[in-house]
Amino acid sequence: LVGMTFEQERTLILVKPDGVERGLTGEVVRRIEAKGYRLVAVEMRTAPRDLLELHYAEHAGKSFFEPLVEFMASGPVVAIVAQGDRVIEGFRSLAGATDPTKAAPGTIRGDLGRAWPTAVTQNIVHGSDSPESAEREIGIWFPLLGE
Ligand code: RTP
Ligand code: MG
Repeated sequence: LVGMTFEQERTLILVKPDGVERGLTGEVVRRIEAKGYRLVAVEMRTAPRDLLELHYAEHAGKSFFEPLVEFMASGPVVAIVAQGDRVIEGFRSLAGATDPTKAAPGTIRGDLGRAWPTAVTQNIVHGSDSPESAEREIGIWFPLLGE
Protein backbone atom coordinates (compact mmCIF):
# COMPACT_ATOMS: atom_id res chain seq x y z
CA LEU A 1 0.00 0.00 0.00
CA VAL A 2 3.03 2.24 -0.25
CA GLY A 3 2.15 5.46 -2.01
CA MET A 4 -1.57 5.16 -1.36
CA THR A 5 -3.25 7.90 0.60
CA PHE A 6 -6.52 7.39 2.38
CA GLU A 7 -8.82 10.37 2.72
CA GLN A 8 -10.64 9.67 5.97
CA GLU A 9 -13.68 11.89 5.70
CA ARG A 10 -16.76 12.33 7.83
CA THR A 11 -20.29 12.94 6.61
CA LEU A 12 -23.63 13.80 8.21
CA ILE A 13 -26.40 11.35 7.39
CA LEU A 14 -30.03 11.67 8.47
CA VAL A 15 -32.65 8.96 8.43
CA LYS A 16 -35.61 11.25 7.77
CA PRO A 17 -38.98 10.93 9.59
CA ASP A 18 -40.41 8.71 6.81
CA GLY A 19 -37.47 6.31 7.12
CA VAL A 20 -37.77 6.16 10.91
CA GLU A 21 -41.57 5.76 10.75
CA ARG A 22 -41.25 2.92 8.23
CA GLY A 23 -38.69 1.09 10.37
CA LEU A 24 -35.85 1.52 7.86
CA THR A 25 -33.22 2.86 10.29
CA GLY A 26 -31.58 -0.54 10.67
CA GLU A 27 -31.54 -1.10 6.91
CA VAL A 28 -29.84 2.28 6.32
CA VAL A 29 -27.27 1.59 9.06
CA ARG A 30 -26.70 -1.89 7.64
CA ARG A 31 -25.89 -0.48 4.22
CA ILE A 32 -23.53 2.14 5.69
CA GLU A 33 -21.62 -0.49 7.65
CA ALA A 34 -21.70 -3.11 4.88
CA LYS A 35 -19.97 -0.60 2.62
CA GLY A 36 -17.16 -0.41 5.18
CA TYR A 37 -17.87 2.95 6.76
CA ARG A 38 -17.64 3.39 10.52
CA LEU A 39 -20.27 4.94 12.73
CA VAL A 40 -18.88 7.84 14.75
CA ALA A 41 -22.12 9.12 16.29
CA VAL A 42 -25.78 8.07 16.21
CA GLU A 43 -28.67 9.91 17.86
CA MET A 44 -32.43 9.86 17.49
CA ARG A 45 -34.24 13.11 18.07
CA THR A 46 -37.08 15.33 16.92
CA ALA A 47 -35.35 18.38 15.49
CA PRO A 48 -36.60 21.88 16.31
CA ARG A 49 -37.45 24.16 13.38
CA ASP A 50 -34.54 26.55 13.96
CA LEU A 51 -32.04 23.71 13.66
CA LEU A 52 -33.68 22.49 10.44
CA GLU A 53 -33.74 26.00 8.97
CA LEU A 54 -29.99 26.21 9.60
CA HIS A 55 -29.42 22.74 8.18
CA TYR A 56 -31.35 23.57 4.99
CA ALA A 57 -30.22 27.24 4.77
CA GLU A 58 -29.09 26.79 1.15
CA HIS A 59 -32.71 26.02 0.18
CA ALA A 60 -34.30 29.02 1.96
CA GLY A 61 -36.77 30.74 -0.35
CA LYS A 62 -37.27 27.73 -2.63
CA SER A 63 -40.79 26.40 -3.13
CA PHE A 64 -40.07 23.14 -1.32
CA PHE A 65 -38.35 24.78 1.71
CA GLU A 66 -41.43 25.17 3.94
CA PRO A 67 -42.91 21.71 3.29
CA LEU A 68 -39.42 20.24 3.75
CA VAL A 69 -38.80 21.88 7.15
CA GLU A 70 -42.37 21.04 8.21
CA PHE A 71 -41.89 17.40 7.26
CA MET A 72 -38.46 17.12 8.89
CA ALA A 73 -39.89 18.51 12.15
CA SER A 74 -42.88 16.14 12.05
CA GLY A 75 -41.22 13.27 13.87
CA PRO A 76 -37.94 11.83 15.08
CA VAL A 77 -34.94 11.56 12.77
CA VAL A 78 -31.79 9.51 13.31
CA ALA A 79 -28.69 11.65 12.89
CA ILE A 80 -25.51 9.78 12.05
CA VAL A 81 -21.88 10.78 11.58
CA ALA A 82 -20.11 8.18 9.45
CA GLN A 83 -16.43 8.04 8.63
CA GLY A 84 -14.44 6.43 5.88
CA ASP A 85 -12.49 6.78 2.67
CA ARG A 86 -14.45 9.24 0.47
CA VAL A 87 -17.57 8.61 2.56
CA ILE A 88 -19.23 11.87 1.46
CA GLU A 89 -19.39 10.85 -2.20
CA GLY A 90 -19.81 7.20 -1.23
CA PHE A 91 -22.94 7.73 0.83
CA ARG A 92 -24.46 9.95 -1.90
CA SER A 93 -23.99 6.92 -4.20
CA LEU A 94 -25.64 4.62 -1.67
CA ALA A 95 -28.57 7.05 -1.29
CA GLY A 96 -29.28 7.45 -5.01
CA ALA A 97 -31.01 10.30 -6.85
CA THR A 98 -33.12 12.77 -4.86
CA ASP A 99 -36.35 11.66 -6.55
CA PRO A 100 -37.07 8.02 -5.55
CA THR A 101 -38.72 7.44 -8.93
CA LYS A 102 -35.45 8.27 -10.69
CA ALA A 103 -33.12 6.65 -8.16
CA ALA A 104 -31.38 3.54 -9.50
CA PRO A 105 -32.23 0.10 -8.11
CA GLY A 106 -29.56 -0.91 -5.61
CA THR A 107 -29.66 2.49 -3.92
CA ILE A 108 -31.53 3.27 -0.69
CA ARG A 109 -33.99 5.58 -2.45
CA GLY A 110 -34.21 3.34 -5.53
CA ASP A 111 -34.92 0.18 -3.53
CA LEU A 112 -37.00 1.63 -0.70
CA GLY A 113 -38.26 5.07 -1.72
CA ARG A 114 -41.93 5.29 -2.57
CA ALA A 115 -43.15 7.32 -5.53
CA TRP A 116 -46.61 7.36 -4.06
CA PRO A 117 -48.30 8.62 -1.90
CA THR A 118 -45.24 10.58 -0.77
CA ALA A 119 -43.65 13.53 -2.56
CA VAL A 120 -39.94 13.95 -3.36
CA THR A 121 -39.67 15.52 0.09
CA GLN A 122 -39.95 12.08 1.67
CA ASN A 123 -36.91 10.26 0.36
CA ILE A 124 -35.72 8.39 3.47
CA VAL A 125 -32.24 9.84 3.90
CA HIS A 126 -30.07 12.94 3.76
CA GLY A 127 -26.32 12.94 3.12
CA SER A 128 -23.90 15.89 3.07
CA ASP A 129 -22.91 16.84 -0.47
CA SER A 130 -19.35 18.23 0.03
CA PRO A 131 -16.59 18.43 2.68
CA GLU A 132 -17.71 22.00 3.47
CA SER A 133 -21.36 20.92 3.90
CA ALA A 134 -20.30 17.93 6.01
CA GLU A 135 -18.29 20.06 8.41
CA ARG A 136 -21.08 22.62 8.66
CA GLU A 137 -23.82 20.02 9.17
CA ILE A 138 -21.87 17.94 11.70
CA GLY A 139 -21.37 21.18 13.67
CA ILE A 140 -25.12 21.80 13.64
CA TRP A 141 -26.20 18.30 14.69
CA PHE A 142 -23.26 17.30 16.90
CA PRO A 143 -21.68 20.51 18.21
CA LEU A 144 -19.76 18.63 20.92
CA LEU A 145 -18.19 16.05 18.59
CA GLY A 146 -14.40 16.41 18.44
CA GLU A 147 -11.97 15.49 15.66
P1 RTP B 1 -30.40 15.58 0.74
O1 RTP B 1 -29.88 16.99 0.88
O2 RTP B 1 -31.62 15.31 1.60
O3 RTP B 1 -29.35 14.53 0.87
O4 RTP B 1 -30.97 15.41 -0.72
P2 RTP B 1 -30.39 15.95 -2.07
O5 RTP B 1 -29.07 16.60 -1.86
O6 RTP B 1 -30.50 14.82 -3.01
O7 RTP B 1 -31.46 17.04 -2.43
P3 RTP B 1 -31.42 18.62 -2.23
O8 RTP B 1 -31.48 19.26 -3.57
O9 RTP B 1 -30.32 19.03 -1.30
O10 RTP B 1 -32.81 18.86 -1.53
C1 RTP B 1 -32.94 18.62 -0.16
C2 RTP B 1 -34.20 17.87 0.08
O11 RTP B 1 -35.31 18.68 -0.26
C3 RTP B 1 -36.36 17.89 -0.79
N1 RTP B 1 -36.64 18.32 -2.14
N2 RTP B 1 -37.86 18.45 -2.59
N3 RTP B 1 -38.68 19.59 -5.90
C4 RTP B 1 -38.92 19.17 -4.67
O12 RTP B 1 -40.03 19.01 -4.24
C5 RTP B 1 -37.77 18.89 -3.83
N4 RTP B 1 -36.50 19.03 -4.16
C6 RTP B 1 -35.80 18.68 -3.09
C7 RTP B 1 -35.88 16.45 -0.74
O13 RTP B 1 -36.28 15.91 0.51
C8 RTP B 1 -34.38 16.60 -0.77
O14 RTP B 1 -33.75 15.48 -0.23
MG1 MG C 1 -28.70 18.18 -0.39
